[in-house]
Amino acid sequence: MSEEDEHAQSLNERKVDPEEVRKLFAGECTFFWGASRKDGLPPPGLPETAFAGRSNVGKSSLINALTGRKALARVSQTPGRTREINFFNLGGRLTLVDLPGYGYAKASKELAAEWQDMIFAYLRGRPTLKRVVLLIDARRGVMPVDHAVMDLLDRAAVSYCPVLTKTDTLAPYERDSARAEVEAATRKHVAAYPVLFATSSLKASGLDSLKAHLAALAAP
Ligand SMILES: Nc1nc2c(ncn2[C@@H]2O[C@H](COP(=O)(O)OP(=O)(O)OP(=O)(O)O)[C@@H](O)[C@H]2O)c(=O)[nH]1
Ligand SMILES: [Mg+2]
Repeated sequence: MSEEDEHAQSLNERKVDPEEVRKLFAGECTFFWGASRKDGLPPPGLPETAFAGRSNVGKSSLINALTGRKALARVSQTPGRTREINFFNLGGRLTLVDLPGYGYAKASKELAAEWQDMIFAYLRGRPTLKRVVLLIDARRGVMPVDHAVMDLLDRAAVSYCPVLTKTDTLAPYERDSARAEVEAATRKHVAAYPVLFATSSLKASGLDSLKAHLAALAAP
């Protein structure tokens, strides 16, 4: 295990045996609910982790990569594709929530406002929401709209962990500066988890430590 993975592990609430982590993510994962309105959410049940981030950042791809599926969550050819909040049951122990992207400039202003409203209502008022996985595109870094979402999560006291996506698109030296930038940006936020996960869904890299982090939140 790398030093970084060890650091991530040491911060977990509960140490999960690597074999249990592997089994959880290799097992059943099924779509069970899609909500397109804020009053259309499923009743709170299992612990939840929600994947949030700008349009096209790679939320659906990361859910597919973590669960080893090709098309569990629909991946967009055009940004702004995921319009519903989609709920997936992972092995009867954890709910994975695929959120619509925010900050997509070409969506009409009104539609964007409606999405934000729905996502914010979900993030603020969900008792079973244990952690938000906040995705940041390694090529773009933290954008103003990401700071706005982090501010909201801070205020709502919803803890979140930053995750860099698409690290395969950067050269190794660029990855280091992308990391440093995101670490500096999230350090100012009180609800941010002090570990940054760097991932590529395309190359399936950086997934194991994120899986271990999420498995620690699952119901026994
Ligand atoms: N190079 C590379 N491309 C990726 C990676 N992950 C996702 N993509 C691409 O990025 C685009 C958007 O991916 P999605 O997973 O649909 O992103 P999303 O955040 O769910 O998008 P919305 O639902 O529209 O908000 C697709 O063309 C993916 O193939 C990655 O790790 N590396
Ligand atoms: Mg999506």
